[in-house]
Amino acid sequence: MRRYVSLVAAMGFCLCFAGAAFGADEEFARMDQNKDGKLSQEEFVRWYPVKVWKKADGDGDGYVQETEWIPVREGLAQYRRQEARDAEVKQ
Ligand SMILES: [Ca+2]
Ligand SMILES: [Ca+2]
Repeated sequence: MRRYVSLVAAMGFCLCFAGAAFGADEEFARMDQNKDGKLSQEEFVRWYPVKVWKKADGDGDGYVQETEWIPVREGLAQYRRQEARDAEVKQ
């Protein structure tokens, strides 16, 4: 029984990890229209507001690299979850 539980936990962990990694690549790739591995402001604001862009470009070089994008993506996911919870409360 104990072995079964840890197997299920391991599988769940693998799926989550793969999903998170794949999701990041997928969304970043979709936003990166010219496929140069970074997001210009023009590419970015097609998907998110300028204020998110300003936050995302942490080093201010005018591009959002994938390493800069990941924490922003996490923040946005958290924000969306919070919004969903707020919407549920209002109903
Ligand atoms: Ca690009
Ligand atoms: Ca940057």
